[in-house]
Amino acid sequence: MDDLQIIADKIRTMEIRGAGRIAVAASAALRDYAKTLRSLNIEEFNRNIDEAAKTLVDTRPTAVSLPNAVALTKRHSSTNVYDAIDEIVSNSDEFIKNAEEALGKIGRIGAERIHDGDVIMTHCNSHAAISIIKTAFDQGKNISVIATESRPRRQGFITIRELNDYGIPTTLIVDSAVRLTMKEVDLVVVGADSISVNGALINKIGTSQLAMAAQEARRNLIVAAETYKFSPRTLLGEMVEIEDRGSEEVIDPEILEELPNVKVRNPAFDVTPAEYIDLIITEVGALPPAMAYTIIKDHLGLEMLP
Ligand code: RUB
Repeated sequence: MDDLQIIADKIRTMEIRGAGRIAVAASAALRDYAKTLRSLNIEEFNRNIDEAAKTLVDTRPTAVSLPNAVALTKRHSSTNVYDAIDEIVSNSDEFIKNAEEALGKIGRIGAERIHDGDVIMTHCNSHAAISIIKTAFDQGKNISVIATESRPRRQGFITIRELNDYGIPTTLIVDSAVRLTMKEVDLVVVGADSISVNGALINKIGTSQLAMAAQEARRNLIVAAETYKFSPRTLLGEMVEIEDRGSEEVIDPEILEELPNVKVRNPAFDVTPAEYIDLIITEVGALPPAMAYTIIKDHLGLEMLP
C-alpha cells in the first residue's frame, strides 16, 4: 500500500493535478497495487482493493474522473486472485490508453471550432483544452491565447509555460481582468472536472465568471472533456461536491493570525450552468450539454451507479 499511498498523497497535495492526470495516476496506482496481492484469497483481495480504491477516491472530492477511473479499473468478475489481477491490469491499461487517445481526438474535433486569427481565452490548466489549442496551431492557424492566472494555485503559470514552449503567442491576465479582456476574445476554451447529467460544468473556481462574461459579450464557450469526466451519480440527484481547500493557499498564515475577525474561504471549483455552454468536445464528438445523459448511459454505463 506504500506506493499507492504516495500517489494518493501526491493527488491530495496537487503534485499530481488536473482531472485527467489524476484519473490516469489513480488507475495505474490501483493496478500496481493489485499486482502485490497475489498471496491473498479472493475475499481478502477484494477487501484490500476496496480499501485502496477508497484511499484514492478520498483524496479530492470534485473531479469525477477519479472515482470513474477507480471504478472502471477495479471491476472484475473473477473468483480467483490471479484472474482478478489480470482483469484489473487489463482494465487499467485500457483506461490509460483510451485516456491518452481521447486527448488527441478532442484536440482534432475541438480544433474545427477555431479559425485563423482567433484569440482564445482559457482558464487554469487543462490538458484537454490545451490539446485543442495546440492542434489548431499545428494546423497552421494563426492563433493567440489569453490565459488567466487562476488564483490561488496559479495553474495559469503552467499553461503559459506550456504554450510559450510550443511557440503560441500568449497573454497572461489576472482573474479579475476576464470581463474587461473578453471583448478581444473570439472563443473561450476550458476543461472539466465534472459534468453533471443536466449538462452543468464543474471546473476551476472562476470558470463560471468566464462563462458569464463570454455570454454577455456574445462569445462562445466550449468545454473540452473526456467522457469519463461525466458524473453518473448526478443521475441519482446527487450534487457534485465542491472542494474547499486550506486558507494557507490564499493568505500567509502569519498574517491571518493577526486578523482574528477574518476568515478565509477557498473553494477550488465552481459550477457553470448548461445554458452558458455552447458545446462539449468529447472524444466521441462535439455535443450540446443536453446530451450529458446519453454520454453517461452509453459511455460509462448505468452499472457505475452504486
Ligand atoms: C484543474 C482544473 C482543470 C480540469 C481539467 O484543477 O480545473 O480545468 O481538471 O483538466 P486542479 P484536464 O488544478 O485543482 O486539479 O483537462 O487536464 O483533465
